Amino acid sequence: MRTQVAIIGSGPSGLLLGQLLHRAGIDNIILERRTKEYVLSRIRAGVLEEGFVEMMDRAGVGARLHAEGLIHEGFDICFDNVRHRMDLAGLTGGKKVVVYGQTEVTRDLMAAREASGAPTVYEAEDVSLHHFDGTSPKVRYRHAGREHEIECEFIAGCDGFHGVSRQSVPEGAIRTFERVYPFGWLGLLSDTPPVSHELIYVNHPRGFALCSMRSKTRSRYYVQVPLTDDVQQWPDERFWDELRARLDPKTAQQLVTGPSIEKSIAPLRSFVAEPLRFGRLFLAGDAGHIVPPTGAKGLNLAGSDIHYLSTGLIEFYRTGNSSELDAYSARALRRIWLAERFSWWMTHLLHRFPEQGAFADRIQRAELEYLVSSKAAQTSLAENYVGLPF
Ligand code: FAS
Ligand code: PHB
Repeated sequence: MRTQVAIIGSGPSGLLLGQLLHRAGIDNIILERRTKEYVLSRIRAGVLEEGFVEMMDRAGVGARLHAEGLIHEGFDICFDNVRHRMDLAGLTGGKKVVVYGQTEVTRDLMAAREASGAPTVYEAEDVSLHHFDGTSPKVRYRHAGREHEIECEFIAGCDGFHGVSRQSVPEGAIRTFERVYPFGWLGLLSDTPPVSHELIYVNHPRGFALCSMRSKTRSRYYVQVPLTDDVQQWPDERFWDELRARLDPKTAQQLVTGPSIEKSIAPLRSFVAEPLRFGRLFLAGDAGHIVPPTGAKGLNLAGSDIHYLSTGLIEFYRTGNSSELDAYSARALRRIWLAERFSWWMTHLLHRFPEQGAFADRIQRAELEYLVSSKAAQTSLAENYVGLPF
């Protein structure tokens, strides 16, 4: 089989790229290791920057997002049992974020791809990438027991942190930067009304907590847990008790609890691979970088990567000019590192680091007190949280 662009991975990055390329008349195929149902079962991000929303509109899949997404103009930071509102819209000249789950983003993109008739191969096994250092790369995979080979002109590695694409790059050609955090996030999804109409990020001596949501009737909560914890150790009641213990008393009293419909522990890491291009292979989304979810940047960074990559590929196929494509890696990495910085900063602001020591405790408190007393500090937080320009 021949195509112009082979996309590895049917997460938000791969699906968004596939949709933008298809709308520009560029042939592409998506190869996904898992089933469609499995991809949709993963509960991940919840907050979209305006830039990501514009990408969904550009891809022609923004209708449900605009109809069902919740527009948020601020969020609270709580410490010492006091909630302090960060006025995102007021501090950024009116910018906002939209609460709309990654699952729904993926569902909308999958539906559009099916309607377009562009090919996706689910349960593609043993995907391997070849000759991307030349001008005729190939991708091989097995499906339903049969071996397949795709001849293409470009490969987009959109297969996440554990994917095959980054692993296919010769060791000497890539440099990685990583920080693994000594804790994880235990997340719970429940069909209960959110405890507040906006998000609440909590710094508490017992650990970080986050009150988020997916709709006015579906809540998403997180508590920081040691990396050694297993989700089996956290029956629902223990989760609700721990969350209440970290909230201020008034909010704890307002918390509506119910049975979990999903519960999982996610590790936290900061990770960047440089560069993001290797001949005809491009890395985008989690295949190229990971941020701790504290700053709600992971999914949004995938959006800006795909903005830069799709623009470069469309320009190349329309005019033969490769300058946008040649600029992809440097342009994407600049925005990635700014988001890595913000996510690292917000993670240090809000989490309890084991053995962080008394000095670090005092610095964290000073950081919090400076933030809630300085409009300049809040403006810096706000412009990063709503998303820096593409
Ligand atoms: P994805 O990982 O979503 O998709 C990659 C796809 O490639 C997957 O479907 C995978 O099955 C497939 N794949 C992998 N290897 C393959 C192979 N060899 N062959 C074919 N296909 C292959 N971000 C936030 O902003 N907020 C959050 O709260 C948040 N929580 C998260 C929780 C978890 C547990 C994780 C892992 C991530 C979280 N993220 C969060 C980040 C997340 O939303 C990512 O940024 C987002 O999924 C990035 O999308 P993709 O780049 O498409 O990668
Ligand atoms: C979520 O709703 O899953 C969510 C929201 C904000 C974050 C991280 C996760 O910073």
